[in-house]
Amino acid sequence: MQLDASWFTEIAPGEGIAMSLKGARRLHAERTPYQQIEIYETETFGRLMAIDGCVMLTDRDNFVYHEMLAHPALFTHPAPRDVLIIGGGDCGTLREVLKHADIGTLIQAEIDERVTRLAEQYFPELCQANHDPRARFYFGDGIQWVKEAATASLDVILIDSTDPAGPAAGLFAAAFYKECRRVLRPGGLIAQQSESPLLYAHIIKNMHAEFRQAGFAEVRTLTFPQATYPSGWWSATLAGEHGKLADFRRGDAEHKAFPTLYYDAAMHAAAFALPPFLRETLAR
Ligand code: AG3
Repeated sequence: MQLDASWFTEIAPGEGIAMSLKGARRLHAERTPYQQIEIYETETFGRLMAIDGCVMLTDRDNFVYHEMLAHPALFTHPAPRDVLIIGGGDCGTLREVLKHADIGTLIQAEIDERVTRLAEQYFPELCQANHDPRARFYFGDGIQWVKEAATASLDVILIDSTDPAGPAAGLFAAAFYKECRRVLRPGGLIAQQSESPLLYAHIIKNMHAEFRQAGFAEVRTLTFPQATYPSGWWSATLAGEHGKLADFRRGDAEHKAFPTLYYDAAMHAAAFALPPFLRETLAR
């Protein structure tokens, strides 16, 4: 079968693999000072947001990514109150965080306000929680925000960024992680989207090294399927104090008072099981 011009395709040129969605009708395109944002309607995956040609999310499968970035970290921290999201402009992660009743404040530092404005327009269900009084929006550089933040003022930092190139590159480096460690309270932790374990294990390995260099004693990666990202398999990496990441509030996760579609206590535990090739890559 040949793909005609109506398919949206994200190509990973170096890796020689592409992912396509059928019947993509472009609803919007704009170039912001930071990037090219496009919105499509697709035939079988609902709406699609792409940035610089890369899939950010679709209606149909974004729940996996957003739940697995937010809930493992929040059910690992013993009592998360104050949370920072860096990136996350589509507000899908923010919505998951605010499902936790004990969250006191959630600040989202997104560099490109247009991502959020377009999400409000084209992905209203992801933006349902944007008017929650606990949520604050800062549109600007997340790295700078962290530099200026008070020491020991946050419990959890979630990094929901684009790939480690362009504006996101600095979010994968020890210098930034050091600042994150400073603003975290004792027992605080980070969860960061960490790319495809199949295609980009070297990026994950490098993140582990950078986190350790920044003084995080424990770094653990979890994986999950993501149909519309390159290779269909994705990961998040957590960094924290030693002995704090192997366990989580299993009882609270089992009895959580809100619905999820992918995350639950069993998926939490299972997601940290790594295949030998990845374990070995990360151990080397
Ligand atoms: N997260 C985007 C993850 C990177 C996707 N990479 C790619 N398609 N090449 C931001 C959007 C989800 N909130």
